[in-house]
Amino acid sequence: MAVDLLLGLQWGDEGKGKIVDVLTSNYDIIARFQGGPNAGHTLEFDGIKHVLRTIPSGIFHEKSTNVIGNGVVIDPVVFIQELDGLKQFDLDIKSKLIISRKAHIILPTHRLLDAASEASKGKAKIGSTLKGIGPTYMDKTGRNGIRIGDLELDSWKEKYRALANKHEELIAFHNVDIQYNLVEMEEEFFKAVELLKELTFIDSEEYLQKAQKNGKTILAEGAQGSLLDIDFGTYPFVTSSNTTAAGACTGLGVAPNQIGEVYGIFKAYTTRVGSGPFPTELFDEVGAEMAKVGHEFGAVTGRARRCGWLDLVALKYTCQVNGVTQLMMMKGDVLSGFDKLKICTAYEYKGEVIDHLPYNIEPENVKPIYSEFECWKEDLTKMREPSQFPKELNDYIAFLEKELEIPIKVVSVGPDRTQTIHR
Ligand code: 2SA
Ligand code: MG
Repeated sequence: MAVDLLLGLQWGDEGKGKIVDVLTSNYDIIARFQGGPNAGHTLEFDGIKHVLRTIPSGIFHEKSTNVIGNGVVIDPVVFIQELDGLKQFDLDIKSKLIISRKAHIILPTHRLLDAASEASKGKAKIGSTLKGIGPTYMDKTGRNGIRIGDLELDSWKEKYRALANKHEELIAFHNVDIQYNLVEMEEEFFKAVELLKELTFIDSEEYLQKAQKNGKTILAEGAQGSLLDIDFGTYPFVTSSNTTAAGACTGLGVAPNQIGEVYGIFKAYTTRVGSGPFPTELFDEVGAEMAKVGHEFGAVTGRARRCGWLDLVALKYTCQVNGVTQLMMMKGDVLSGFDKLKICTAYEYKGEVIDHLPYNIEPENVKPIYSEFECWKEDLTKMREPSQFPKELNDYIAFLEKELEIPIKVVSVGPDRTQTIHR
């Protein structure tokens, strides 16, 4: 059986948590392949709203096994808090959740380093979630990291001490005012590690290969968005992992020819949290309306998200990089009743009109060129069938399908599982 992928095509917060939750009933295994607690996947069902951070969104489905792959970075402290939050649901976590021995661990000093690095950048800061993601991946590629499998060895604490000492020197080197009590942080960390060790650690690549051979269906769940990819995103304002399709291969040990469907999720408009260029950003009351109606605040940090029109140039790019086979459009309901809608179909770049994403999309280089559309007036949130869609929504969808040459198979009209319309 092939491994299907579910990826965000913009700057994150496209609604992956919701869709993966809708799709999970079709899959035996849900696997996370990159990122860490910088993700916040919001699920809503039966009047309950729950945010997941590192744990895959299949955790609420009865039959699915949830895998945290080697490409993920895990903060034991956040992870245990996340498990505590799940206690109310009475899930059999031990049998439903398994963790790759090759996944790297976020140390307390990684979090501190993240803060020190951001503080030292001043205005040029990335707008990191400060969860220690960047420094942990730096230690991974620098070949200094501590992995989940190391926790099974007695010697890991020595390795920990050496690395934490080095981090403290680096924090001092940044020469910024960061207050911390490492003794307290470590106490919390070591306690969390002991609890984490009660869970099941495996060689997840082998597990997934066997599962595939045995006909199990697997869905790989991406976090963040393609425009935050370390290679293909708006560098340096990106996260530190490959959020695109290739990241699922390296983050799970799945071969490229084993990838099946690639589900690409996008919002009917665009949002971004943190710093970095955003060509279609709106600074007027239209943008403010999107933020208000769409409740555009980060699930992890609570930060207000920047809002703007749909950027088709960027969306085409991420569809190509990911090899998207099916699209899912989220939050069309938010736009109901807007005066007019706009889609950016090209950029004016150095005096020329271009329809691809250039190396540099800083506002001084790129001016969006828009096509205008009539907006639907109806409340979409009560709709359950495509036959109920207003003409203007159908026109918007048809335009995107024609431009992207990929079918939009799902239209979401609200946060609940039931507000998911298949076309
Ligand atoms: P980091 O924390 O060092 O990886 O941050 C680097 C940049 O990446 C942005 N970033 C995100 N932007 C949107 N959503 C993110 N995560 C959640 C998701 C969303 C949430 O998966 O949907 O919880 O609201 C996410 N994670 C990182 C960040 O803003 C920096 O610009
Ligand atoms: Mg989110």
